Amino acid sequence: MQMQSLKKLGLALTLLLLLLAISAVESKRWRKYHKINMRRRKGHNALGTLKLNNTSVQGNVNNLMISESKETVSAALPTANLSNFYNNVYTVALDFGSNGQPLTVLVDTGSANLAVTSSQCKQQICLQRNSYNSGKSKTYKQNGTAIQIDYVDGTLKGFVSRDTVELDGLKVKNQDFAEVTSLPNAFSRLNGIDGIWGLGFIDIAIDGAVPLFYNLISQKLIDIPIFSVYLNRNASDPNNGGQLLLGGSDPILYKGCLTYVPILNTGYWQIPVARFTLGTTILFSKFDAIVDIGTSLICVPSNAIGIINQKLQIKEFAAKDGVYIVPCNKVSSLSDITVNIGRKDFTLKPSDYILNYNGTCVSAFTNCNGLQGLSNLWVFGDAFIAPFYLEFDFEYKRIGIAPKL
Ligand SMILES: *[C@@H]1O[C@H](CO)[C@@H](O)[C@H](O)[C@H]1NC(C)=O
Ligand SMILES: *[C@@H]1O[C@H](CO)[C@@H](O)[C@H](O)[C@H]1NC(C)=O
Ligand SMILES: *[C@@H]1O[C@H](CO)[C@@H](O)[C@H](O)[C@H]1NC(C)=O
Ligand SMILES: *[C@@H]1O[C@H](CO)[C@@H](O)[C@H](O)[C@H]1NC(C)=O
Ligand SMILES: *[C@@H]1O[C@H](CO)[C@@H](O)[C@H](O)[C@H]1NC(C)=O
Ligand SMILES: CC(=O)N[C@H]1CO[C@H](CO)[C@@H](O)[C@@H]1O
Repeated sequence: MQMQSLKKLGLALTLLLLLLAISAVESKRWRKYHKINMRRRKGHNALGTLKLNNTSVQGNVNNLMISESKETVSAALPTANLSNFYNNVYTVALDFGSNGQPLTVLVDTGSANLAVTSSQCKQQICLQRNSYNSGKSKTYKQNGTAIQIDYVDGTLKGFVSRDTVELDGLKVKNQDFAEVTSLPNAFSRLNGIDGIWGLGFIDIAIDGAVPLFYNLISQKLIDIPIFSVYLNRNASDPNNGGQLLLGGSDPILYKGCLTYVPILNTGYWQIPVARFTLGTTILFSKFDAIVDIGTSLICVPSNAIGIINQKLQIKEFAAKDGVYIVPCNKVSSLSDITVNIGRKDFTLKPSDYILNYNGTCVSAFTNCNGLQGLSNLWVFGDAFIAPFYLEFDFEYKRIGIAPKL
């Protein structure tokens, strides 16, 4: 019995991912200046105030608001449906080249490069997934510069290529991306994932490659430099992983208003957190956190993990593969966690911060040892993000956050 549960756990835990470009500081030093005009469309305010009054429909304002936003937001803005791999990895489908080669990329806000497996990669790990073949595309342009992207989980190597990349009908021309000829081992457990789409700031883009999202803006395929994310947490429904909305946010998907918090410095989506409270006890105050969809769990500094575990009554020996196991029958007796961001409290319920991997319960809080140079930072991965709707705003350099509806 013991063996069986450990085996199950092993399967689940190998899927944990921490995709965070680790050479951010270094690359910043060498970054090339790149100016992109990111302007809001004329006469266009925040999406929440879209022409609410301009309708002949009679009825109460709330209903109006909902039908308006459904129509104007969901229908008008490009959306990518996310797929969900065991609540650990969220992906979208992109088409590469003139012949639309479909590739599934992992959505990662902790890095800023687009990278896909190359058909020139002969490693077994590459052959077992789809890859980009420049020879089959009429819009391919050679570049060939060697590129190496270091993530906490491993290093990816290849060379730069340029081609058309299409997302939900939006065709980005001349997109530079890494054609990967050597994949990190972390990918061996990610069958069906062909690459990574980094949605961080250009400051952390390796080789200064202009990120896909920046080209969506500069090629006027999206008006407003904002994307928003809604993550679904139903692991048995992998095709319904949530939504990535480009060019705005969708008020129908969150409660109340978004609370905005400024990005501390462009690179990662890094925000200040005022307080972290378990039940009524303030455990930590004033720390910085990177919001990273490419990370599965919540990384906390080494001094914090002991405190959290003690409060959650998790014993040291409950550690397995760097995560902590909690008896599932104790989960309902745990307290809510409240995180104060932008002067507002956001609540994580025990069912949010304790993950159930097919019958094994695991705390979302872990110490991610690989964060060289970032050891005081927290990383808010999917386990943190999932209860909320998040808007990532490049123009005003801020994140908007609200509870999901
Ligand atoms: C709608 O119009 C009324 C009357 O002109 C105004 O008082 C109200 O603030 C408007 N509401 C919005 C959301 O613009
Ligand atoms: C995304 O999902 C919605 C609802 O299931 C569907 O109507 C739409 O066609 C999907 N979009 C794409 C690009 O697959
Ligand atoms: C190759 O790609 C890199 C990254 O986008 C770019 O900085 C460089 O100018 C390109 N070189 C050529 C020769 O196109
Ligand atoms: C999760 O997805 C499965 C498969 O689509 C569905 O049967 C189930 O009702 C979903 N669970 C919840 C809580 O939505
Ligand atoms: C989950 O557990 C069930 C029953 O023990 C097993 O049949 C199934 O393969 C497991 N799934 C995963 C993804 O581990
Ligand atoms: C309140 C408001 O925005 N009203 C506008 C609705 O649209 C008409 C034209 O369709 C404008 O004239 C109104 O000013």
